[in-house]
Amino acid sequence: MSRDVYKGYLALGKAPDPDSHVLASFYFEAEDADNAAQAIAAESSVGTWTELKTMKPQIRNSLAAKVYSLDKKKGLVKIAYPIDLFEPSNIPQLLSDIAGNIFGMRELENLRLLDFELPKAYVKSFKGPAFGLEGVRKMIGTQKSRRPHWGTIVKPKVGLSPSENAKVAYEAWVGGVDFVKDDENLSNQKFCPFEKRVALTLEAKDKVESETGEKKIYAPNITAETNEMLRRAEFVKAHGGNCIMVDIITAGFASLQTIRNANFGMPIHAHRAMYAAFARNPKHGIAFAPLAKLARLAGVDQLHTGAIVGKMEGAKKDVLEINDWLRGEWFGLKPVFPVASGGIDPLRIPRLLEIAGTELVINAGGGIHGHPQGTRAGAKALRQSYDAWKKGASLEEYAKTHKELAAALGKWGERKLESI
Ligand code: CAP
Ligand code: MG
Repeated sequence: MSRDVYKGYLALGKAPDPDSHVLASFYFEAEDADNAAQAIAAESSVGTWTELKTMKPQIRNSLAAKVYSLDKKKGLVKIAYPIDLFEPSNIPQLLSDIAGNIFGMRELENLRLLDFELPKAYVKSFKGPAFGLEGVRKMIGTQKSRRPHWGTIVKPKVGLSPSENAKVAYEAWVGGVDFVKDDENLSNQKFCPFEKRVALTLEAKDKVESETGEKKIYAPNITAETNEMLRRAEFVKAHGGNCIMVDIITAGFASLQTIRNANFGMPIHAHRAMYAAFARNPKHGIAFAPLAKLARLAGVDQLHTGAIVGKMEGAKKDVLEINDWLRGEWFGLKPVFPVASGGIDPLRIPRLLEIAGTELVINAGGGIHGHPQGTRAGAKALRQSYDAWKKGASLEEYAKTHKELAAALGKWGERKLESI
C-alpha cells in the first residue's frame, strides 16, 4: 500500500472538543507506526486503501477521523472521530465504526480498543438503565444498609428439570440469598422448558417471600432470537416476574437495545459470556471497559465485571476501575450494579469485600450448591462469612459457633487464594 493513501489523518496536538468528537484510544503493533496509526483513522471513518475520485473536500473535512496523540514506543494512539460519523442510539453502528474493519487491517499486527469517551449528546440519545443500582437496592430494601446483594446461579449449569430448578432456587432464597439467576447457557432446552421453569421458580419465590417477609429477585435467562426474547420477557412479566437476564455479548447489543426499549419495567441482569474472546488478549481485541460503557448505554441494571478473587480472568485494578465508573455519574444515566461472580465461595467473601467494598452483587454458584450440607447451608455460610467480616471476626473464630461456615471451611479451606 502506498504510504500516501493514509496521509492527512494526522493532527497531533490537543484533544479535539469532547462535545463534538468520540475520542478513542487504542494499543497497536505495526511495522510502520506512522502509517498504521493513520490507516486506523482512515479505515474507521471515511478512507480506504486507495485515493478516491469520489472523495470531496467537504467529506474529508467534516467526517475524517484524526490521530491526535501517538506514542510509538508504547504503541498507543488516540483518535478523534467527528460526532456526525455516528447515528444516535445505534450501538452496532458505533462498533462497526471504531471496532470494525480496523482489527483485520494488514498494516497492523495487533490492535486493541482500550477505551472511548462519548459526547454528552450522543450518550443522552440512549435510555440507559431503567432501575440502576439504587432501583435494584430498593427492590430488596438495602438502600440504607448498603450491604452487598447476595446471589446464586442455579447449578448444575443445565440439566435440572423445572421443578428441580425451582427447588434449588427455593433452598438458596431460604438460606439467605436475595437473587437467583439462570446460568448463561440455560435457555429453553427440552430438559427444562423456559415457561415451566419460570412459572415454578416464581411460585417458589412467592413462597419464600411470604414465609420470610423478605423480597427476592429471580432473573430467568431470556437469551434467544430477539422476537423470542421479547416474548419470553412478556411471559416473565405476565407471571409476576421482577427481573430478566440477557447474555448481552452473545445476544448482541442490538437485541439488548430492543429489550430495554420495550420498557418491561423489570431490571436487566447482564451476563457477559463470550466477552473474554476479545477482551482477554492484552494485545488484540476490545478491552472490557468499552463493553461496560456500551452495556450501560444500552440500559442494563446489573453487569458482571469480574470476581477479582475468583476463577475468571480480570485484573483487580481494571475490575475496580470499571466498577467505580459503573457506579459513577455519566451524563445523567443511572449507575449500574456491578456483579462479582465466578469461583466465589464463602471463604473468599472477606477478601473480596476488603478489596471491592459492598456496593456489589456477589454471586456464588458452586460456592453455594457445592456446600457439603447442600444449597440452603451454602447460602447460610455465605451470609455467615459476611456477618463475620462485619463483626471483624475471623472466619475460623466465627465458624466455631456457625456450623454451615465450619463445613464450608472444611471443604474449601485449602483453596489457594492467590495473594490478590
Ligand atoms: C459462576 C458462573 C458465571 C461466571 C461468569 C459460571 O459460577 O455462573 O457465569 O461468574 O463469569 O457459569 O461460571 P460459579 P463473570 O460461581 O460456580 O463459578 O462473572 O466473570 O462474567
Ligand atoms: Mg454461569
